[in-house]
Amino acid sequence: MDVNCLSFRLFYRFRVLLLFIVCSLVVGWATSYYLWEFQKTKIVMEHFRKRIVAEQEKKTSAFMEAPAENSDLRVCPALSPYLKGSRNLSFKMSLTLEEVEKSNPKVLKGHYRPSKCRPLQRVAILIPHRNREKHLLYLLDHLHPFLQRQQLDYAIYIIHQAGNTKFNRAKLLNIGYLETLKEEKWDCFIFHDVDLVPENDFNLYLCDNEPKHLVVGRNATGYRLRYSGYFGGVTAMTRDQFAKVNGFSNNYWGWGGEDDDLRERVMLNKMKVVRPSPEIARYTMIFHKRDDGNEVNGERMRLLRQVARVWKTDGLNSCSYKLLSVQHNPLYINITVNISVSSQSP
Ligand code: UDH
Ligand code: MN
Repeated sequence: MDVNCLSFRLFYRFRVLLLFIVCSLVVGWATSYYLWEFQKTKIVMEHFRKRIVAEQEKKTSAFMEAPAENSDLRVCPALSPYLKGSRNLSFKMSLTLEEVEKSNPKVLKGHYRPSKCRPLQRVAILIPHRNREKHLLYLLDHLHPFLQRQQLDYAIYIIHQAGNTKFNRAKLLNIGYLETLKEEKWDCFIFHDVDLVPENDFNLYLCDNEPKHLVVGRNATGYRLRYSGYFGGVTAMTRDQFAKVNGFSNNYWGWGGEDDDLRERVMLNKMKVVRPSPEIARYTMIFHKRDDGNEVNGERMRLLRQVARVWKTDGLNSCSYKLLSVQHNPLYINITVNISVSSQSP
């Protein structure tokens, strides 16, 4: 073997060794990076969980005297162990009500209550509705398992506006509050649009010490708050908070303004709006066009200017309507009302 050949082989071995070292370094670096990221996510999640638990424990203390029955059961933990976090939602075209009923066997006549622990709040979900059956089906499909994972004592109520006169979301929600309290002494009310589906079950459907707005972001608006002060879509208020502001105004016919009016009432009563963090208060809005009978309300700016003057006399204490029926379906309670101007008080 000549010297050239020997030095070539040594050089070749050196190159292989170098390649091996470089590869090991890359693999080592990638593995440690992955492990570090994984660890970081775990730490963030744990931090997040602890923060929510601490906040929740503080808030629920306000409801310590809630449900006396089932008192042999232990109070449910501040954060349910069944939560799964953020999820990508899908909506199956062929979904039927029977399928949704089958996958929620523990929901009876729209109600659910955990069997292993005692929640501190009773929550009524109120959904204003007309002519949105498919959206309702999708919402029920997602909301029932979502609320059960949160270990809530809850019921879903649909407040259905009969006839084709202008839609009045706010008045339907006032009626929902008044009618559902005849059934049970709910502690907390969630006013919920039919087309907004929550993506993250850390977004707790419970009331706080202040009125709570749950929709920080929607897919349709790049998951940003629609505008500063936005208080629509999904909101949570205790029985007392809602009574204190005399509920919604009954005078917003058609689209817009009623949610801003409610925020004004909250402010006038020295309360403030709170929101969960933007990472969790995320919703998918099922796409839709503007409905017939819910055209933009041209009166809304004028009405908004008079809130301070009229809130005490326009609201829960002046809400007149005709109750047409109350049906207890397996997955929801349907309250149908006539709210046309000529309708009578209950
Ligand atoms: N609602 C009904 N039926 C109606 C009108 C409204 O059930 O005919 C209820 C329903 O719960 C709905 C809520 O009232 O989620 C609010 O009404 P909306 O969904 O029409 O309001 P949003 O602000 O849309 O989402 C406004 C019109 C969107 C036009 C989009 C064009 N790109
Ligand atoms: Mn909508």
